[in-house]
Amino acid sequence: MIQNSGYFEIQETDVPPRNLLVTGAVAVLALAAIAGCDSSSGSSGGAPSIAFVAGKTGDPFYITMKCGASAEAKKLGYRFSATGSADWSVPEQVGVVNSVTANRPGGVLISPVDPNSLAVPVKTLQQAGAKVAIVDTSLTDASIGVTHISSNNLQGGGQAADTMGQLVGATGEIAVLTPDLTTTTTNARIDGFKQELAAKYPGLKLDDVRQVGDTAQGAASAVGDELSAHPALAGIFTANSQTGEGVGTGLKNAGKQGKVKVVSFDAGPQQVQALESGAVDALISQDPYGIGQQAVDQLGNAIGKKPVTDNIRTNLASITRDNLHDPATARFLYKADCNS
Ligand code: T6T
Repeated sequence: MIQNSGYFEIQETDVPPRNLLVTGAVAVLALAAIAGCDSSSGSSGGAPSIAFVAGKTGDPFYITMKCGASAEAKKLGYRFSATGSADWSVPEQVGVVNSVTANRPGGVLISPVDPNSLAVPVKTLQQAGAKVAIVDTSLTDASIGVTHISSNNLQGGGQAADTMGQLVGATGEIAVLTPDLTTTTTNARIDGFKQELAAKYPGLKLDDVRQVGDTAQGAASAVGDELSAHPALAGIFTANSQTGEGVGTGLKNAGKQGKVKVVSFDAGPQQVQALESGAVDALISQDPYGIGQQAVDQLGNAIGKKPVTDNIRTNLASITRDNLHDPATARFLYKADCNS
């Protein structure tokens, strides 16, 4: 089922929302019907349209990316719509992509939730005439998409390991919590984390990489399991927002808050609160607003037949309680909505 959280979906566009709810089968029929049409202007003519397909609608990372994309689309004169599924789910995202395809947008920025299963729907979207920006996560087939924009997640994982080294010291047991082992971004962070530990911190021993699901609850209970298996645990690296939101609760329940050091990827509002309260010690944050802006810029170039940059890596920031309130940090704190 396609779920568009009202919280997330924005209708700055004049594309009727019911068009977003057509089934995959209807999408295929619609594709056949539009063969030969100029899709750069979107189904209802007028200003070209750009659509955003998030990995997960309620996630502050994607909300912030939507805000950047929306602001840039407005600046450049594109109609804009944002959609996605409430869960990180292949079948739900495939349905969403098929629906977007039926709307014939001029450009689409999408974070594929799986590197392989989304290849066919996204190719179909391209064949329907849309220019596609692959943002954040990636597809195995890098020929799909006119531009690919993300953080350098491998490097970010290395930054997390360096921060962990500073917090824990030369020796100690470490665990990683990750939503799954199929998401390209979190996998790259874990690879970067492991590589940096191996290269620079021989005394930090990685006990486990636990798949905990993309929820705070999953992360909180995994912390308990990890501490039962490894009572001497000194540090935890959480690979994304949701895992970072749950880790503090898990440590509190085990009476270990403040004793086990925590480095979390991302900087959603709840993670920032956790940093402020001491439940988490450092955040490695991305620039989702900038990813959204740059993706719309590149899509605009592609639609306007101007040169497009194939690969763009956006900045990361290491945030601690010391620099949390620095003006330079503000750009790296994620939003709960576009007005905050
Ligand atoms: O870390 C981000 C994103 O980069 C990743 O691909 C999935 O999780 C987040 O959305 C945060 O929850």
